[in-house]
Amino acid sequence: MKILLYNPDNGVTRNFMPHLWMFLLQALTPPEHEVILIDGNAKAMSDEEIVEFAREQGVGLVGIGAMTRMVAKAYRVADALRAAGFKVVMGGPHVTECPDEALGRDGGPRHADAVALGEADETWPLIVADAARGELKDTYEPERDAKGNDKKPSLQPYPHIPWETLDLDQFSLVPGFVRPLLSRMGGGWGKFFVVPIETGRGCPYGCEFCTVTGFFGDSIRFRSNESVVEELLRLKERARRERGQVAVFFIDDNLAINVKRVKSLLRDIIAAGAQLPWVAQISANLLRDEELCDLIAESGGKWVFIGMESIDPRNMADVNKNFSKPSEYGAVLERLARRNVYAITSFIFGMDNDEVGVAERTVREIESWPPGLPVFGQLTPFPATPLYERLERAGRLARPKHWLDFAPFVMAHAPLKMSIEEARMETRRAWEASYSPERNRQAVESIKDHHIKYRISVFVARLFFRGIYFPQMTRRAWLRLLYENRRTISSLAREGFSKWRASRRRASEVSAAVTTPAASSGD
Ligand code: B12
Ligand code: SF4
Repeated sequence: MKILLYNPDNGVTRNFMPHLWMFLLQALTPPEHEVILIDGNAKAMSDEEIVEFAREQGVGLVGIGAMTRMVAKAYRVADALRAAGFKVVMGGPHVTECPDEALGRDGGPRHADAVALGEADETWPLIVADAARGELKDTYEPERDAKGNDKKPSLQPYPHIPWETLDLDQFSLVPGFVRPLLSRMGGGWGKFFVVPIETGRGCPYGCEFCTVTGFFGDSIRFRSNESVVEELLRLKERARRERGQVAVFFIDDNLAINVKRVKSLLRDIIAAGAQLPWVAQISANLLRDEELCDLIAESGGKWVFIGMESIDPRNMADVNKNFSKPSEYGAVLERLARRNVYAITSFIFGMDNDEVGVAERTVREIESWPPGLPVFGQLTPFPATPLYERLERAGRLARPKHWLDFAPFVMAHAPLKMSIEEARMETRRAWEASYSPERNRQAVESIKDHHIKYRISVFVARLFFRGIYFPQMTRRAWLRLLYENRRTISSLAREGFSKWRASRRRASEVSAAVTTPAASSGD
């Protein structure tokens, strides 16, 4: 049987990385079946095109996974596929939280033939077998233990994802029109992939807005160090063979949740020479540890994603994230920047103590820190989170099923001290101020004592990250962006060129110095 796994796009911007669940389920599919992957973020397709594709390929089962944010699109595609006679199974966080919606048991239309609840590592082969026999059940869920809790996959052993042979072309981050030029320049920049790797699952912290503690449980499970190192080595070998650039996103919710374990993993990566440039999520409280920061840098860590959420401690208390202290953020970023590791700092606006002006205050604070990549979202009540329940109880949900009429950056409830529209404007202001050409220039300038390669990487990352808010999917949008940032580009290019010439000159001086005595020794 042919199986199509589809991840819908978010309808706004492109994700910079493919989703792990597709590769994982592909690896867990019994070998007699063939699995095709389509990620809408990389390959945008209309509903009709997907149906046509499934027809041409003779697909026997379609699996769709979606976050809440993309679920409306996921349902639309599922409806089109089911209307054309295909069987559709849906999985992922949203349908786990709202299975009745997907199965049409809440009074709405049915979108899926079956739903996979929770982690599907063990149920997926059963789903495939049932589908092949034409006996799909409505719901698949993990087995329960004696206490009635889901049995969670131990991650040991971990499935083999054949990164070394998978066709990743649809996921290359280099815009098509500059690929030929960059390929000719060498250095492997004609292709650049960010590959998701997990080393563990689960987070016990239970922040109010987060689905992770509920979905993955508060028991944390880790892969063995050997299996992570082995996966990295295979990726590194692929990058070398294809002369491409590969970076890794360790998608664990909090890579350092067990500090002893992560240190041992990073040491093993270093010992095996398995370093690739990597990004990971780590909460600020765990980055006080100097030794951990050394190991991050030495093992290839380049960017750390930190959920800072707010610079107001009252907001942090409201969302049960008191363990992360805004007063420490600057010091944490300094500690990382000293090692040429930078941070993606994530903020949430629309918390109950935010008022008009929150964007300006936050941006000003951010500008006093080493440069990073700030991202700004809004407090969103995802179903089954404590936040959703609190707002529902208080009758504050303006759009209780906000995901069915998804509108980017429009909150589903009004914060106490701002309107929904004001929250949207604050978010816009923060993005505009943080990624203006002037701010990009200042950010690069503020680390002028760092090696040029770090300044270039901070600058390039800023150009890409801007795209999370301001869609820059077309060639025209990219060219405009490059034009707007021409001052920074030309100053980095000038400096890079003169450094390159100086290093060539030094190299030829050294080789002359080496050959002269050798020649004279023959006299
Ligand atoms: C990596 C990641 C990202 C990446 C992008 C996603 C990517 N390309 O991988 C980045 C950093 C860009 C990102 C961004 C966002 N993310 Co995010 N992200 C994650 C993270 C940390 C890991 C995802 C992952 O790969 N997990 C590991 C895999 C194995 O788990 P899984 O995807 O759940 O899949 C398992 C099951 O769900 C199931 N399954 C999944 N799909 C399917 C499909 C089928 C057919 C079947 C049978 C089974 C199945 O099987 C898998 C194996 O067990 C998760 C948290 C987490 N730990 O999952 C949050 C998470 C998915 N993100 C979340 C959110 C909210 C966001 C943002 C909206 C945040 C924001 N405010 O901007 C953005 C939106 C992105 C966008 N473009 O629209 C929420 C989603 C909650 C929800 N109910 O939708 C999560 C759960 C975290 C949270 N705080 O609650 N994210
Ligand atoms: S620390 Fe991160 S993953 Fe853990 S509960 Fe809080 S927001 Fe979720």
